[in-house]
Amino acid sequence: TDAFSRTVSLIGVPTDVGAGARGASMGPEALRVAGLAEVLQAQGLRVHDRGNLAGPSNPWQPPENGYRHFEAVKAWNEALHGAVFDELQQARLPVVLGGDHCLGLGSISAVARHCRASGKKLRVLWLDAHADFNTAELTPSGNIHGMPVALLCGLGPAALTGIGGTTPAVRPDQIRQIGIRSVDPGEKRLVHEHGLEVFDMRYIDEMGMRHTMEQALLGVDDNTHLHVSFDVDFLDPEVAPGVGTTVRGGPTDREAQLCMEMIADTGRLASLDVMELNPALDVRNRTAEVAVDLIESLFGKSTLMRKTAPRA
Ligand code: B3U
Ligand code: MN
Ligand code: MN
Repeated sequence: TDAFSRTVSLIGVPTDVGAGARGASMGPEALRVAGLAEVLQAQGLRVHDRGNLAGPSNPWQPPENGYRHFEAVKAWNEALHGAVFDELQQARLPVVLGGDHCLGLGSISAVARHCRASGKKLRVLWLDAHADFNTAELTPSGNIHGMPVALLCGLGPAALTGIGGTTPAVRPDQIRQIGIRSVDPGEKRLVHEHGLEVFDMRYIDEMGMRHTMEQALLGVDDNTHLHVSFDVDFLDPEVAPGVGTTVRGGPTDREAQLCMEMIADTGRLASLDVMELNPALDVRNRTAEVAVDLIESLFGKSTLMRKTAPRA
């Protein structure tokens, strides 16, 4: 039951309650319009589009006690947790169509719970310009899309950190962050304190994407559940303008393609988030199309037939 003989379930989560800009709520439809289901089918996968989850509308209020839209974020993540856990229990591969990245909490807490129940080893690849490791005390914005990794690691109130039933949902050593180039001062300290393994843009510039991915995938084996949390702002804004918080100096299209191909080569991809796509800021759905191209590579598209990678 590797990724390529399984059914993929698309789960749309049309909300931007965790973000500082409106529009990520339109992400799921933009990905569908860009042909996501068709591209996965072309890779030989069976695709079930589960439609969109429902939840509270965006109250568009200022932060309270360091969190913006706490209750709405909680409601969406609880709904997503349930949906992702269900799909995993049925041996399907959930693809979460965000939505802003606060949804990483509901998605990955479900993946972690599934791994505990099935005795799988969890590896999370967090592809992002940001570390998303803020807390209510440290956040410059109150936007919860800047906090999901910290919440998953147990930093925050039980109402959010306990969504999967176990706190913390994940340990820092199960996470690898790639593409990071914007971390707030207090957040930086916390990342070091908790020993997160971060392959930032300097690392990628110096060592190259191939070496970076070899390191990030080290230790992934037959018993590993590989989860990819793909924040589209991982990509350079020249490639992917349709996101709320662009940060220049990100991976090029070629680097991102190689990143996805090397993940595909492991054959262990078992769940995916596609987050922060903001069609209101996009140019003729270009960013959605770029994301779909990358997902095609992530699910094994290669120019020529190859059974094994040309790596050792
Ligand atoms: N670190 C900043 C900005 C940010 C984090 N994630 C996104 N933006 N998408 C914050 O507000 O926490
Ligand atoms: Mn993010
Ligand atoms: Mn980001």
